[in-house]
Amino acid sequence: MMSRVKSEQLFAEALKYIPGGVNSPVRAFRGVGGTPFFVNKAKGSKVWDIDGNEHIDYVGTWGPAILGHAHPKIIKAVQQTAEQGTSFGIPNPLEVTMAKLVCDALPSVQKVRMCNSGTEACMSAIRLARGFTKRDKIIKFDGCYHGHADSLLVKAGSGALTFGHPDSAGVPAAFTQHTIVLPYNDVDAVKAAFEANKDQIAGIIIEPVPGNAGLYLPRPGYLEFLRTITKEHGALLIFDEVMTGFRLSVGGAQKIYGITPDLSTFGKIIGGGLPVGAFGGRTEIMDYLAPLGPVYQAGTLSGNPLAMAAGIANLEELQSSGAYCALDERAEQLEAGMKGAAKAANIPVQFNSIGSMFCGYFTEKPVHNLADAMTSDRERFKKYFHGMLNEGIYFAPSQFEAGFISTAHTAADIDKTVQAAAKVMKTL
Ligand code: KE4
Repeated sequence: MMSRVKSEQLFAEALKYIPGGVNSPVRAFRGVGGTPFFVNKAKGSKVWDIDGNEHIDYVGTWGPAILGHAHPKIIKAVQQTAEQGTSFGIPNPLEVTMAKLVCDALPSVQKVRMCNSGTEACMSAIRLARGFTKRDKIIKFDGCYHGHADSLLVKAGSGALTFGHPDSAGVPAAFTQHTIVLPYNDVDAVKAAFEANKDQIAGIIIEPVPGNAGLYLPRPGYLEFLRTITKEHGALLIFDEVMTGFRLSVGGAQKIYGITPDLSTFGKIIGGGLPVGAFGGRTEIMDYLAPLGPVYQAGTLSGNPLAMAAGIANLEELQSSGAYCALDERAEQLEAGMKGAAKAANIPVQFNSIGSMFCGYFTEKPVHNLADAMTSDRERFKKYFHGMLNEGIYFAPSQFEAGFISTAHTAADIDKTVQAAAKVMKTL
């Protein structure tokens, strides 16, 4: 059993000054119980806690660390840039370099605006869609998370067409009345929504591959259907690629599935681990943004030189190093190993994966949407999470999060992970 005395002591201290002891709720281990650990060092595929315990990390700071932690090229870029200043609030050349990298990688993005988080990117993309279409309603899908902007903190109802009801205190019903929440992968629900709200829907925002309820995939033809029906009704299709952008391919999920959305949002990887968000699309839409157009959006640190430098280093290395082939190899090794471990332990596990994203659900039922994901045995997941943690393997502290592999994960890391899973699954 690993000793985490220092983390426990520091968490008690943190609780005095930080709500829940954390600066983002998912870190609090509420999904798995126990006390979160503190990390003060990360390198490659590993993180070390303040008690000195080493872990193979499959969270990768929730996506940005696709090249592993503290990649030399990213560290060097940040160090050199910081020596010239950390923020200007004045246009800097790195913003143009980043914008060109994003626009060159994604044919659907003719112009892009940087901001400071995925939440900001999604919030701004929705405001832009509403300003451009002069309509108010937005469709989102249960299980999809687009950050914590008021109008998006809504939960789907049972499976029928559902007008949003706030999922958080502090969000007035009036702020979510224009949010329609539908089941993912359900074509009829989307058709019904457009019939019931003719000429009122500004757009659909969707994670093309939802990674915030674990991981499940669009059914064949589903994304194409969304593209068609939004065009038919004059609504915009917004791909939230904060997680999948530059993760699934240089062109994100939209390249993998061959879909051209009207707007896309980004974050995580494009900041190389520093605070970042971005949204982009066709010029005719993007030019509705201030200072050119009537849709206001702004940010003191948007395009911050350090975040740009780290993101540029991340993207340039990704595009030049054959990273995606290496990621696919490791992912195939992990999937085969984990499925083998579950089979040997006679434990029902649905292992969903695409590229370097994955999730194992403890259920007999194939997982294609949130309702399926909710059939997972949460108690079994908790035991599995802590069992693996004690073997030095860190997965996301919630059944409803995706796992990430980086180019720094070695075949030996995967072997160790699979052997640990074989051992732990036998105890579940
Ligand atoms: P941020 O505001 O956390 O940078 O991004 C919000 C967001 C938007 N869209 C998608 C598809 C996302 O996955 C996210 C954030 N992802 C979570 C992880 N599931 C961030 C982790 C956290 O909340 O601490």
